[in-house]
Parts: sequence; structure tokens; C-alpha cells
Amino acid sequence: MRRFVVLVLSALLGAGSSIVLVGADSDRTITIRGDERFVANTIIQATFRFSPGPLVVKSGDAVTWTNPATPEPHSISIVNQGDLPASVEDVFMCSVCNDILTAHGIGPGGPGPSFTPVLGNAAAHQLQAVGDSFLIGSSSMPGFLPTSVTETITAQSGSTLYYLCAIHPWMQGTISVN
Ligand SMILES: [Cu+2]
Repeated sequence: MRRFVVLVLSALLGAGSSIVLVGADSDRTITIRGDERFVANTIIQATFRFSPGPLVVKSGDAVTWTNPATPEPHSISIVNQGDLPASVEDVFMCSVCNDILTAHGIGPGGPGPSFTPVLGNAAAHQLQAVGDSFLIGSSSMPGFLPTSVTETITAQSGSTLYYLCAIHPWMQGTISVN
């Protein structure tokens, strides 16, 4: 019932809503949504996003990120708040994103021989600090990476984790830990 209510609320409020959903025990899921469009000499547009972006949890809660339908992989990468891109230029010149992708073993040509899908505490399915990062796959690349990943939030009460997708750096979210 609660899930239904939340879904209806989300539908009513639409994309880009700033509502903070405090999940019930079974309902801390962040869904990756959106699509992209390119028309030469006309427009480039992408609506990939974390839904919801802001989430409030308790330390020790589990959160699931899922990518049911977008055609691309994404990362969930904890960064310092000051490293979050805030403009188109920041997105295209995202140096922290390059550092994260390099740490994952991903170069301009894609995954290399040192490809590592989980970094830091994410290797133990925990999110706690800057540097923790994991990749999530797409159903268009079956078997390459999981399309649903659950992590335990082990950051201290009172802290906030800021994260982005290092592949599409306008995708940004926060986990506020109560
Ligand atoms: Cu992404």
C-alpha cells in the first residue's frame, strides 16, 4: 500500500520534484530513469536521473539502486559536495569523474584490463565515505554488471553522503543519514 501511495505521489509530482521520501523498511529503492536524444546540429538532451535524488535513511539501513530500463550503465560514486558539477561546463569538464572512472579501470575506450566495478567500502556492499563507488549495469548489456545493487549505509548518523554518476555527472543524489 505504501509503495502504491509513493508511486502515485511520484507520478503526480513528476520528474525533478524535490520531495524527500523517507522510506519504509521495505521501500528504500532509488530507480534510475530517463533517456537520451541526439539530433546533429540541433540538440543533445539527456534526462537520466536518480529517482528520488534526495533520500533520508538511518545509519545501517540498506538502500537499493536499480536500473530497470535505461540503455546505459551508471555509477553511484560518493564525492565531496564541492566536487558536484553545477553547470554544463562542470559536467563536460568533471575531473572527479575522470578520477573515478580511472579508478574503476575505465578509459576513453571503455573498460580496460584493470576493470574494477566496486571501489572502497562498496567492495563490502557498504557506502560510507568519499571514494566509495560502484557501477550498475543495463539490461541492454545482459550479464556485464548487475542492474540492481543493494548497499548498507554505514556512514555516521548526522552525516550526508553526496553522490553522482561519473558517466553522466548531472545525475546527482544525497543520502542524509539520521
Ligand atoms: Cu549515469
